[in-house]
Amino acid sequence: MENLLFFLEGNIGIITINRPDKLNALNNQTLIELKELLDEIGKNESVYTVIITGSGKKAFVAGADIKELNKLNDTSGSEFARFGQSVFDSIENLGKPVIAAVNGYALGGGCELSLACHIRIASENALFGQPELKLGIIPGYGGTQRLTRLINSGRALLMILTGDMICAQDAERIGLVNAVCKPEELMDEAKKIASKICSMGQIAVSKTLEAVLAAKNLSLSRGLEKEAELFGDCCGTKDFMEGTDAFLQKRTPHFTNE
Ligand code: CO8
Repeated sequence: MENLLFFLEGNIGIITINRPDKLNALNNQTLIELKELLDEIGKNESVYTVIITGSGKKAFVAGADIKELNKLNDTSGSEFARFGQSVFDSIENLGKPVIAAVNGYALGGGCELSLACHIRIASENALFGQPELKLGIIPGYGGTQRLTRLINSGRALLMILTGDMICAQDAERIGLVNAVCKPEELMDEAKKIASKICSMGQIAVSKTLEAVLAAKNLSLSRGLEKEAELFGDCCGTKDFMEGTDAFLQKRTPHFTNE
């Protein structure tokens, strides 16, 4: 891969967007590579949880590549937006938790990349923003939809309509990120969360993601129906027997993901 790094640490897959001289801006090549890598990760049974971060100390991702955006017209603009959205959808629908470790600028498509992840941890120097209007466009990689659902429409509109950046602490205050830590502790913090998730039965982990995703797309009654169905699926697993037996026998469970 030209613009991505991938390492497997135990069961944690670590993806690094690697264009530091361009503040990790997402050009088309990077999105194509990300799509292919996610497809592989989805099929790889040894990857339980994924962390996405940016190369260098300055940026997570400073947005879509403006040099490429500059060449778009109304038709190709929609096509580009749809392709980027499909890549980000495959993060949200990976079936494995994805944690964004945001280590600097998360602007435009970079903020949207973090929004497609299930959990966001930010370093103290992270800055979030949707500056697209300053370029005469609107967010096109899911920002108008995911940001609105995450932090409410008033807050999302304030960010999008002013293009102002917000610091990590403010992002945490409004629920845009889950936690803030020192830059040098960011990856350890993300790995700590990933390790805890890896210690669970992975069937229950993926059923949790499915149930919580349903909350975004279904009415409450249909969502509850979905939850009951997925709960039942878990009760048919060996992990369920192991988890409940281990509790009753006062020992640590050893899940086999069956
Ligand atoms: N695209 C391309 N190159 C970039 C980008 C970017 N988004 N951001 C930074 N770079 C490049 C710079 O051009 C520069 O390259 P070079 O050294 O060759 O001139 C290098 O990275 C370093 O950047 P700066 O010198 O500008 O660094 P500063 O520390 O001075 O500034 C900033 C850092 C404030 C982050 C500044 O770089 C900046 O404002 N970047 C652009 C941020 C932005 O507007 N992002 C949103 C882009 S639009 C978007 O994401 C839309 C997504 C949806 C698209 C859907 C349809 C395709």
